Amino acid sequence: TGTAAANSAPCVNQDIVDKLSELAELHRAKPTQDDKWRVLGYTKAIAALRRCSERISSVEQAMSLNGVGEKTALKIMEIIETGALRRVDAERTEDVAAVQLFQGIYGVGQSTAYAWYFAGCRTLEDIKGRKFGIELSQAQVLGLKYYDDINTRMPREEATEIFGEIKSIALSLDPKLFVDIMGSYRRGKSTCGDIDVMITRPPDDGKTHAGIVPKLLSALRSAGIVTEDLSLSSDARDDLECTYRGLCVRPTKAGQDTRPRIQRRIDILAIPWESRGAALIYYTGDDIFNRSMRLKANKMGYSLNQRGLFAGVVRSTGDRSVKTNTGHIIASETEEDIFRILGVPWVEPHERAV
Ligand code: DCP
Ligand code: MG
Ligand code: MN
Repeated sequence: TGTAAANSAPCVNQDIVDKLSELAELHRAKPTQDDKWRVLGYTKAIAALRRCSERISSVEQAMSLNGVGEKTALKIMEIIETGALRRVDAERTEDVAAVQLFQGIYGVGQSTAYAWYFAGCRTLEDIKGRKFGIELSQAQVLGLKYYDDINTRMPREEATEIFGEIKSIALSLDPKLFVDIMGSYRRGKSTCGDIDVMITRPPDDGKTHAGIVPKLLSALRSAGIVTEDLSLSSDARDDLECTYRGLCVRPTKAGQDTRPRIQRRIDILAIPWESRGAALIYYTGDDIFNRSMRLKANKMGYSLNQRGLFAGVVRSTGDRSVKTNTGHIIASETEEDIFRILGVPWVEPHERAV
């Protein structure tokens, strides 16, 4: 979802915001915990600079901002006085470009990207040629094949068109399905990195949507919309909950449609009916908004995920991701319930981005 600075209006300290964002991006590409802390620190400073309506002109003034310590304040002064930041050049080490390039391959995270870099790879040709003994998963092979397509955002209109087709095919399989488009689209963005589809169904007639995703996928392949599969959770055939990732294209229209057909990423999430509120929040995002909601929940002794808001969750003191007690559910059916319990005033989807 990019940097804090990526898509808002310019401010009086825009030059500072831009340089610090550049530095944050370089640290983001690097592997150490130290780099991660720096990203967090600069992100905080950038947010404060954006909120600040006065032009910064002194170290003291800079340090009065939330998240700006002396070191960052000195960097801010350097930007003001010289228009540049030496630290940016110092951090632009050889690994960064290669690792960022490799992470553009679907299915490649930071650790794989670094492993390939340390093995000796520098270019996509190295990866394609399986140089230095590296191996690729099936998903990574597709990520490489459609590298440019996958890394191009689609106009909102294209997402509307593809989703419209998916929704009508889904409803033709079961008219009682709830099918909606989430992610950046629901937040009203003018471009989308992928199409995020959420599926559920009220079980009030004794039937459920279990197994619908594999059926929907066959129908979408037949319609020429879904083109490649990246992953499908293994329990998709009988579970109410499942996750699919793949590629799709705009349906071909009869007559002349000469627009290029770019392969687009598609994610499908099926969830039980009673989780829909929590899933709507999770899947609408953005990820930073979600993090702040989870933090809020944790401060109140709760735990929030895409299934619901839980109380009494006990985590292992060793590995915090391991739950020794899954707790009991407090709310999950509507977004409003969860906002209310967390004491967060209602935020419209298009405002859910920092
Ligand atoms: N999400 C999250 N944490 C993640 C990944 C996703 O909270 N690590 C949630 C928030 C996202 C939503 O899922 O908004 C959809 O994920 P996407 O990666 O599709 O992101 P967006 O749709 O927000 O942006 P894009 O337009 O780049 O797809
Ligand atoms: Mg998305
Ligand atoms: Mn997605």
